Amino acid sequence: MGLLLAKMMAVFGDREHKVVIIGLDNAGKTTILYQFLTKEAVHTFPTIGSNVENIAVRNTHFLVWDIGGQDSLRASWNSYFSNTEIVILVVDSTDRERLTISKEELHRILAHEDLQKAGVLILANKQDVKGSLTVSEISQCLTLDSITTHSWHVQACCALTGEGLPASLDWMRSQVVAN
Ligand code: G3D
Repeated sequence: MGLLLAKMMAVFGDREHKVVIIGLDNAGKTTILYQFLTKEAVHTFPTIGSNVENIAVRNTHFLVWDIGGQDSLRASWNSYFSNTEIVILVVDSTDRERLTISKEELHRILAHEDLQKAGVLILANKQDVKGSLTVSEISQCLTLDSITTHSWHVQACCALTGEGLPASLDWMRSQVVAN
């Protein structure tokens, strides 16, 4: 029976895994969500509240929430965290001035009790823009090496072309399959 169940899960996929995308406004969260879904860049509008989509990677299903990142909405991020398996922090690699705010938000959410077992994916977006910060500069600014409590991964990407996003989905899949 156990073997049959395992075979059925391999064919049909298992339950949905909850993913939450956070990051400051204009970082590219909504563009990434729809690039995950359609493999195309879509025209976006500021997210008031949230967008949610089901994204399948082979037979693994993610329910992905994109939450508004404006200052006034960040306090509500916490209310989305229960049962979250992966948090994606999107960083605008051209926005040097607000990187310290992203760092503070990252380390704040890492302390949240609902996220103690969550994997953390940091997407260094807008790599197509000349002069954008590199992954290594962003890693340093966010002090990623100090994170020992969570499994994390940083990935350079461009949401307009989709570059870097398949590798991100592969990492997400490996995380939930491992757990
Ligand atoms: P948000 O959901 O984090 O607020 P959006 O961000 O997805 O709405 O994107 C904000 C703006 O950044 C959009 O431009 C979008 O096209 C642009 N953008 C997103 N990702 C990239 C990227 O990788 N490279 C570049 N160059 N731009 C990107 P507009 O002009 O519509 O405001």
